[in-house]
Amino acid sequence: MSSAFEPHNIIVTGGCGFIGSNFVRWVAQNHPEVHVTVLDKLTYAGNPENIAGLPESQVELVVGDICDADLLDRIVPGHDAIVHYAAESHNDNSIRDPEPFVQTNVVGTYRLLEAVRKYGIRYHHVSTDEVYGDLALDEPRRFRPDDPYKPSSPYSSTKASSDLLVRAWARTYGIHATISNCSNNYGPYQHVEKFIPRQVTNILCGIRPKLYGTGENVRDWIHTEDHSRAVWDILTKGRIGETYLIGANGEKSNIEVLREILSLMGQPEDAFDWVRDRPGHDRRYAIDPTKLEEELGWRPIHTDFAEGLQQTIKWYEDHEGWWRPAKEATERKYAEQGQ
Ligand code: NAD
Ligand code: TDX
Repeated sequence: MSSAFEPHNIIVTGGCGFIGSNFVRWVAQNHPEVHVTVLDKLTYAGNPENIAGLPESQVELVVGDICDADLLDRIVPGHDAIVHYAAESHNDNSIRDPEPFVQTNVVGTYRLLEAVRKYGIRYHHVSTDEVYGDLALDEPRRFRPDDPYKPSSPYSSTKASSDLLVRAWARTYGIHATISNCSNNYGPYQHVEKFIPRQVTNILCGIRPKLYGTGENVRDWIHTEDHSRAVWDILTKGRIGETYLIGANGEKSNIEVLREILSLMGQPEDAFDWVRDRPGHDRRYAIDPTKLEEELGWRPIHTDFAEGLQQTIKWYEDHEGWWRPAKEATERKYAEQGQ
């Protein structure tokens, strides 16, 4: 079934986090006719500053938990879609303490699906390529939408669980849902616990960057703005019940990315520390975005990784007041686990 959907009043869960806030700012700029209600619990990863300055008539923040069914009953009616970004999102945290991952990623998604079923609105589910497990470094294959699910970490297994709930609710109850699985995002407003912001802010603080294991693990990088454009295309033009993979042909090993950061920031290429590997560390992710490109005509705009990285570094240089409050506690946690 094909849908040409024109949203007017959407809920964006997790809209104060990294990718959610980039999406909210993108919608505010490109679709001023659409009202956005951000539903965010403001965990350690959520920051209202990420959506500060947007017109109050267009973007409203409701602070609350997606697991709260009563709250959903109060705010969902009157909206025509939910775009679901809220999650516990960091693999290393999930290894230390999986419980909030099960609660937010699995139970939270279940609550949203029940609200969608009750109020009959459109639902888009934002997920990750990590649900497909990992690939060998030398394998020509890339992930495709119908690949089997093989998640490795507590984080990715809770995301996989949430995707399966969406598929079941679409098939059994006929909710109008789509799913997207995206590769690793980079860009402004990403928490300093994640790879690129951690290394950039380490260098800005005079701390040596930290590389896990052998540094050979490959991630498929996409600029967060390209992710936002893809989610909008799927929400408005995607086929109901379908899964779309979002990726920008951005495969790079971690050591390559780190050397690029060191070089752009004027550091010697060996000015980093090797640290303990992540348990269960996925070797390689790689997305085949053909379905998204051929069906919906989406193409990435940020195709020059070095340029995107340079702009991201500049953003962290210019926004020390944004990241500084989280830096010390984040590094303390990493130090405790030898990373
Ligand atoms: P993030 O950790 O930066 O932000 C998560 C946001 O969700 C925060 O604002 C947090 O306060 C909010 N939140 C957490 N629990 C909540 C709850 N119970 N109720 C309401 N709000 C809650 O995450 P991110 O990196 O922006 O990721 C956003 C989404 O995109 C996630 O679903 C993630 O799985 C997915 N994703 C991320 C990447 C990536 O590279 N970061 C790639 C693919 C998919
Ligand atoms: O200090 C570090 N050193 C290091 O070598 C950190 C923080 C990470 N790494 C490695 C681990 C990964 O191979 O860098 C790679 C990227 O790490 P993360 O930024 O933690 O991302 P990843 O685990 O790949 O997951 C990300 O992409 C998929 C997001 O955090 C997820 O939310 C998303 O689903």
